Formats: sequence, structure tokens, C-alpha cells
Amino acid sequence: MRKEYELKTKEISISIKKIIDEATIFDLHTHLFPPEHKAYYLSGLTAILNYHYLIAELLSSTQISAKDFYLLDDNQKANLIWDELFLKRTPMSEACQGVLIILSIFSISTKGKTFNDVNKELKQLNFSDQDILNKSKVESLVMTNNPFDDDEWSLFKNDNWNRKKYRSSLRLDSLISEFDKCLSIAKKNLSDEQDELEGILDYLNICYQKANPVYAAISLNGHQLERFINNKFWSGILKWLELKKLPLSLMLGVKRAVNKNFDQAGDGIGYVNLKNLSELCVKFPNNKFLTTCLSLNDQHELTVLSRKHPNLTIFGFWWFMNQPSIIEPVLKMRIDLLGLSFIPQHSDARITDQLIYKWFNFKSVLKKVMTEYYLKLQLNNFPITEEIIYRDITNLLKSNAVNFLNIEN
Ligand code: FIX
Ligand code: ZN
Repeated sequence: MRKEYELKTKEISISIKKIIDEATIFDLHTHLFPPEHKAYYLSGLTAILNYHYLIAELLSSTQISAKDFYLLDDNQKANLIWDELFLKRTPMSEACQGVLIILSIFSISTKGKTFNDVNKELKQLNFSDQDILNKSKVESLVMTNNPFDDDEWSLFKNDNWNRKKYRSSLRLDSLISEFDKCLSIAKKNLSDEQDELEGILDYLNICYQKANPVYAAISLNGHQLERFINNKFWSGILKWLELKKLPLSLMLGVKRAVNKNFDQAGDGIGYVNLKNLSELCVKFPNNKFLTTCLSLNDQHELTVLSRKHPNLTIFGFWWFMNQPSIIEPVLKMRIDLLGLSFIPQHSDARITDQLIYKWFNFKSVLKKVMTEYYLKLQLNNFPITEEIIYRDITNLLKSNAVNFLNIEN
């Protein structure tokens, strides 16, 4: 039972902790797949250690060459990462500590243990995706689904997985990075000769029917964003999204392959001009945009834009932004400017187990920040009840996203 009376100062932080710990989550952006999509379901220590954040840390903080590293098989890579980052060095970074959080949640101590010891212990627990979802309190999550990758997209040929737990999103990056391949995949699925835009839209219609996506998404660097606004093809895609009432998620400011040798671990931050985003919001007032920016430099301007454009909703702390030391001040800045009208976090998990640490870490910062804000409200004679805290936390961790996407949860 939630207390309806005004909480005393001391009770506020206790209630916040309890409500946030118990709160269930709608995870707006992940790279996860259901276990039924076997080749794409990632879980367990080998996958956890082969996360590209840890690969980048290994390759940039040791003398190991990327070329030699990528010749190893996955177990050898994980073993090496464990030795170098967890045994020879103190696992201080956010990505390293994340691994320790996952292990400690499963009551596995790591002191002096080899990769094989820890791997064996974790494997013995034999936990399912649902066990991980239960531990992290993630009720439902959005996958990243590329309609131009036949093998990955084959997920939608089957009905043996839970479509309410694993929601889909249409990832459209390939329409920029490999347009000709997209066109030939679209044509394979269609009979008539059509122009490029029509062909792609007809194919996207088929994908839409099959996958029932909750949004479309694209990651763009500065040049791509600039071109996006005045491009006939993309205006057509935006029109289609409007008709389907599908929001577009814009993930802005990534510079792919800043170090090509690092391969999947080589992407970095690029320049982006948010004046272009503002222009986009004005030019397409009937499209809804979800936006996240990769650089700390862009956060203040992005937040102001979200205050000015009703069709722009901020989400998450993306990738290099997802560090507790950055989240705390930026989360406060967002609250100061936007109140609670944004979607504060997504996990971006690539390995199912990561849901545990990504959400554990975010909830810790959220507790601290919300306590500070509720105490301020109380000082201003605004009575704080458990009902209020519950409503706000539910909105932040679930309902803001569910309502924005206009879906039933
Ligand atoms: O483009 C994206 O969706 C990025 O989140 C990923 O591709 C990136 O590799 C990642 O894992 C970031 O957390
Ligand atoms: Zn992502």
C-alpha cells in the first residue's frame, strides 16, 4: 500500500529507494533478440566480455594489436580481456564494473579467479532471458531490427517468440550506408518496376505488416543530418512514417570507424549541428522525433530544442554518455528545463545480461537526483506523498515511453 499522507523528510529517501528498486521498465532501445532467434541471442560470460566497449578498452590500454586480437576465437578473446582488464589491472571503468555488477547479482565472487572458473560458475546457473528480465525488472524492450539484413530479419518468419516482451523497431541505417543492397532486397520482394522510393516504401510496408514496429530509427553524423532535411527520398520516407504514425528515432553524432583497425570497437564521436535538427522539426511538424545525442557538448542545446519543439522527445544516455558521472548533471539539467517530460534512459544492451548492470546503474543515479528534487519541492511547501513519487517514477521508467509510442503495454 502506498502512503497517501505527506512524507516526512526522512521518509522521502526511503520511499524513493523502494519505489525505484521495485519499478518495472520499458527499455526503449536495445540490440537484444529473443532466445528463439538462436544465432542472435547473446548471454553468458564470453559474450559479456566480448562487448565492444571492453574490446576498445583492451586495445587502447595494452600493447595487444587489433589484428592479433581479431584472429582469436570468442573464448580466447574473452579470456584475454579477463586477464588484462580484470586480473592484471583494476577493473575501474564503467564497462568493467558492469561485468562485476552482473556477477555479483548472481552471487559470483571474482577474486583471483580465472576466466574459466568464473565462466563455469555462471554457466552452472543456467539462467534464461526471463530470469535476467526479472532481475533487471525489464518488462518489455525494443529490439533493433534491420529490414535489409535477410538473416537477422528472418526472426519475423516465426511466431514462436513473445512479441509483447520483444518489440520491434525498423532500423534504417542501411538506406544510407548500403543503398544498392537495400534496393535489390526491396525488388526481390516486389513484382512491378517502380521508382526507387516507391520500391523501398512498398518493401517497408511489407516489413511493417510483419514486424509491427513501434518506431523507425537511424543514426546520423553531422553531414548526413544536414543532407537528410532537404532530400526528396527522405522526405518520402518521413511522409510514410507520418501516415503510419511511426515516430523516427534519431541517434545523432556518431562518427563510424574513427579507428578502422578496431573494427566493431572503432566508432567514435563526430560533429553534429543541432540547428539542422530544429529545422527538421519545423519542416516536418506532423512527424514525431525521438532524439539522443552522443556528445556531451550537444546535450544542453538538445534539451532546449525539446522545450521548443512539441514533436521532439529526448531519450536516453547513449553509449559514451552512459556514465554515472555524466548522467547525474545532465539528468538534472534535463529536469530543470523539461520537468519530467522526457524518456530518461534506454539500455542499449547488446548482451541480455547487460540489462542488469545498465539499469542498476541508472536507477542508482535516479534515486540520488530524485531525492534532491523532492526535498527541494518539500522546502517549497509542496507536499510529497508516495503516490506522487510512484506516479513520477512510473512515468520516467515506463509510461513516458509507452505513451509516446502509443502502444499498449
Ligand atoms: O547505433 C547504435 O544503435 C549504437 O547504440 C550501437 O551501434 C553501438 O555500437 C552501441 O552498442 C552503443 O552502445
Ligand atoms: Zn544502439
